[in-house]
Amino acid sequence: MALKLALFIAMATVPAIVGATDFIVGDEDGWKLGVNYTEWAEDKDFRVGDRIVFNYVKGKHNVLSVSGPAFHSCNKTASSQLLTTGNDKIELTKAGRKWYICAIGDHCDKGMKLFIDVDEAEVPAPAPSPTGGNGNSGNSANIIASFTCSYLVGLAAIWAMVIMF
Ligand SMILES: [Cu+2]
Repeated sequence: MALKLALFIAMATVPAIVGATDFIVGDEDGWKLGVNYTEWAEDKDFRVGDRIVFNYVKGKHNVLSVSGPAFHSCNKTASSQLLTTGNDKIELTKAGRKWYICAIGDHCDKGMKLFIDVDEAEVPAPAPSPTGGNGNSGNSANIIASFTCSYLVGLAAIWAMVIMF
């Protein structure tokens, strides 16, 4: 019974450790002309298991996954499937560089292009040093704190399993 409980806790906790994120490309601007997606992507930490979501008016834009050279030259003859729903969710399944463009008209040349570099799935970071806080990063500190907390709970559950075996 206790073993079952420990297993259950461990299973329930693992997704909290991994913590996948949905990134809305362009945030409230979505996917459109006049947004600098290089800037948007700059401070984001894309990980395997996360998703990027392209929101746009269906028919006005689309999303094409392309190679690096095709990205730079805005070459639209990519072999990948064109996404056209207006709410395209792409799961990041592999680490590495990914390039997306809008294949309508000259939108890509005008800047509707997104480059991201996807890292391996999150490895829990060491707990922040209690003396290190400078007080100006409240939000991200909270995220780190809740992440560390769920990580510790998961660790405890796994530890409990180990003891019982
Ligand atoms: Cu477009």
